[in-house]
Amino acid sequence: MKVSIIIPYHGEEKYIGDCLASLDEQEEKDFEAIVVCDDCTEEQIEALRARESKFSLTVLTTGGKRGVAAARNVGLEHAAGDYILFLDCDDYLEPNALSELLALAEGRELVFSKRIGTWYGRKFFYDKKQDNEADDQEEEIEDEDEAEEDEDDEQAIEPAEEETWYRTFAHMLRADNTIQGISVLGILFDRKFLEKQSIRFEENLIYASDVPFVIRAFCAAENPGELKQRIYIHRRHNDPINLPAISQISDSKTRIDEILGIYKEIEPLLAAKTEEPRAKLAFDRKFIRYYVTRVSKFYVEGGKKEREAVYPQALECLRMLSLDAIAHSRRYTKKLLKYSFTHRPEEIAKKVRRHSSFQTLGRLVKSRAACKKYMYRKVFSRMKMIDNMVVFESFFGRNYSDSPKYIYEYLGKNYPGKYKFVWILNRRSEEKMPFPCKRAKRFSLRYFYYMARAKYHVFNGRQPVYFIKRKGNVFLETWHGTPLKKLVFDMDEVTTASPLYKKQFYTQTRSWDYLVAPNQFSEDIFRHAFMYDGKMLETGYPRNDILYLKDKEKEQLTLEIKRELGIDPAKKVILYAPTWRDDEFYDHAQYKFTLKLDMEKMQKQIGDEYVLLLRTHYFIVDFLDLTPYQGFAYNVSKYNDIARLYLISDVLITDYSSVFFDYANLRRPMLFFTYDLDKYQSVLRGFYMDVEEELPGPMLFDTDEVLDAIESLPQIQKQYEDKYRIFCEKYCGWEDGSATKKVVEAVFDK
Ligand code: C2G
Repeated sequence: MKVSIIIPYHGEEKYIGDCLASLDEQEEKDFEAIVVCDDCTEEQIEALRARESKFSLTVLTTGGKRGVAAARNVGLEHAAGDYILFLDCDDYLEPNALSELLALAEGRELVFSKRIGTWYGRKFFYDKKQDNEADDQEEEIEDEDEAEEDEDDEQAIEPAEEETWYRTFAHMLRADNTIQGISVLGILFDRKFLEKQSIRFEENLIYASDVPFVIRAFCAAENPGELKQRIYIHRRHNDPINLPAISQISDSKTRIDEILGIYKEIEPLLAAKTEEPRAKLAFDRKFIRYYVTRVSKFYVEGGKKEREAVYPQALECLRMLSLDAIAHSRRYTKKLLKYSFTHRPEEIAKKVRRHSSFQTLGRLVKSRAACKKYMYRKVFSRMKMIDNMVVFESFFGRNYSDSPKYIYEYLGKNYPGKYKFVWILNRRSEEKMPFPCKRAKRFSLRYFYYMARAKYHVFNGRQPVYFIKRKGNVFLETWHGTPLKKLVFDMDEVTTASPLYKKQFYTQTRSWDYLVAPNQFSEDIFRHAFMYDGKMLETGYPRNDILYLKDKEKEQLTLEIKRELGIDPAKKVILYAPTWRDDEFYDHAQYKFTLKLDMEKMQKQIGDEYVLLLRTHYFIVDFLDLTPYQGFAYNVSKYNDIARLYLISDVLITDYSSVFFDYANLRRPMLFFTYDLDKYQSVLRGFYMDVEEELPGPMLFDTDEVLDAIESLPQIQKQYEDKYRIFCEKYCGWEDGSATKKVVEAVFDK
């Protein structure tokens, strides 16, 4: 047996499938996998034993809850392979991982390879790779201070040109920014070598048992090798709230104690490596960074007792540092170290605080954004709250629309003079606001001022992560649609531009006081998808009240809106309102869109009878030029309020957008242009409903199908009559035109 792969398993069912599947696909077949269960349920253990694998799979247990170090040791005891590879159950390997590592293994005690960091599971990882977009970053820099310090490290841990012991060691140290990021993952070890050197994991270590293991192995190895290719895929968890990786748990006293203890244990090994003095220097540099970014910060943030408890050990470590390593440090680091030799933790904390105030000041001078945030936090948020001020925001300030618009108009009409209104609007909208209100651009100084001072916040999306909820604030979250696509905590993969989405979302929802639910279906989903346990307003959507106007009013308004848009009142209107695609973006909240409808063909075939309104999602930044189809196609993507477009449309074409739940209130025909259904459903999001079963209109896949459907709308309506009725009962049952009134009465002072 060439290799034993040891996989500790703590019941992370969501991930282990990918891990084992990557072993099924190894080019090298001569290996065994040993999964060591630690604190798993019987069912989880059984499920593993029952797995049909293309390799020898042994399932063991630690016999309790003993941690990852113990689990790996159990694996080591049972391993029969010539070599050992540790694999975490949330990670996976490239198919050539074992063969590439083995090709270099002869005559070496270990072969190191750098890891690939990703937020994704295998399917999405490889899909992206195919599109040349794999996020194959190395382990990420976690905070700004570390990034700055890292520049130091880069110079201090300078790997040599030729392949030497030190070069491999330096590459290993540099593979991760943090000291606790030193990892066994991605290293192939000679099993007999580990045994001879009695290298095992120290089971008393919770967070960083890899560190002494790897350093011991390196120190004992004479001829370590390095594989240039990266074959180990290290998955970061996109849900640090429910399923944090060890590296995502923030530093505590225990972790700091552990790292200090490890430094004391390891330093003598490196100091004894007199033939390679750069090794200690490099490791010391890593420790210094840990001291500056973590230990000294802990002095600031930790309690007095904890500080005092950490201090003696930290001082001992500092005394073991090489003077050369200190001399290589940046000015502030050097000063802080010097100061730490002779001062108590409170004094060190004071120095750190002073330094960070200077840094803040520096940032304020350099950046207007930082300056505004500072004013928000330190000045505006300390001013008196204005009890009758209401801030409204729709789609991140993109337009005057959606439920906030109707709540504002209702308040203005029914409580004249009682409230002061502020609208967050990025564009200088031509729209005349019906009631006096201040306007502020998102992230302008005025914005921060109003955000801090207003008592009420009415938003249909998320507020910035750094929003400060003040005592007495009322946050009304209206949200913006019945969910079809899986949301936040129900999404396995976060394929949007920001993989930190779940964590941020969690923080944001903690400040919501009220959440509007359009129907029971949404209410149930919001509870788990947002992890929201605040007050739910079971009212329907204020934005849909307009769809319940009396027929006469509707007719009048329709004529008015058509006139506003320059649409021939005799023409029937098709509204095409697709959603966005998570994986097609330029940057954060800057998405692309490709029009798949053949406009020319459509214009030729139905242009006499219809006009088509193209309405892209508010995330889409591509503005599609429809001038060649003048008189037939109109780009209404910048139009403020889609509800007004629903009103004038005779038929809706959409895809996976929640617009159809709203449009259904009009009981008019709907077509679903789902040209990328498979990808959207299975790779990008997944749906909450069985679309084949429930959609109240046909799914269509090309322009011809869409045109055929438009030409046979009466038949389609007949065909979908029952489905449409059932659909409306389920999703539109709470709507009757009075949602705004109900919401306002529940939230605002009478
Ligand atoms: N919208 C629009 N034009 C489009 C698509 C959407 O004006 N072409 C508006 C509609 O008001 C719609 C809302 O944006 O209800 C949300 O759009 P979705 O396409 O459903 O996508 P998303 O913003 O991801 O929201 O629970 C709902 C989900 O969060 C979906």
